Amino acid sequence: EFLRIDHVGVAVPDLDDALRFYAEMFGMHVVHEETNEDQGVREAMLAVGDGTGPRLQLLAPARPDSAIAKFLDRSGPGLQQLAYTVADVEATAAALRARGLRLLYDTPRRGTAGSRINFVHPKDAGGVLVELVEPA
Ligand code: CMX
Repeated sequence: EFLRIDHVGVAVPDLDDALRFYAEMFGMHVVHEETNEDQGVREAMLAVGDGTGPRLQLLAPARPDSAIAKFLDRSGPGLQQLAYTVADVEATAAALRARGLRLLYDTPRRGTAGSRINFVHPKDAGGVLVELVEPA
């Protein structure tokens, strides 16, 4: 059901500082930027190399009560999530629930660029917050 790695998400305290760092140090550039009010994040997708592979997602808090703000408070900046592209987020979530994993949402929510998303709780996935992404 997992088609490919969609992106790897890194929590950062300040999006503009992080974008400057990734451009100057790694030559990586933004292909998409938005504020997702539902998730309380300011986020950017960066292409790697020729841009055909998985992306790097930078996630900064847009609100102090957001998941990213809480993550930064507890763990500091760093890897926050691993996201897989799926064809059907509801079907994949149902299959994973049937295997005993906890999904964070009963129904998919809005992710980057109008995608539909859900997450496997990190405690049920070996300490990794796994995101399921059905692209728009
Ligand atoms: N990766 C790995 N472990 C994590 C984690 C993460 N990102 N976030 C929390 N944890 C761990 C904590 O360290 C803690 O472990 P201990 O109990 O051993 O200390 C445990 O999970 C806490 O679990 P919890 O109390 O159930 O949950 P939290 O309040 O810490 O929230 C989570 C964690 C995953 C439920 C919350 O971050 C969430 O809802 N995430 C989904 C939404 C999200 O991440 N949005 C931002 C990205 C938006 C996007 O991708 O578009």
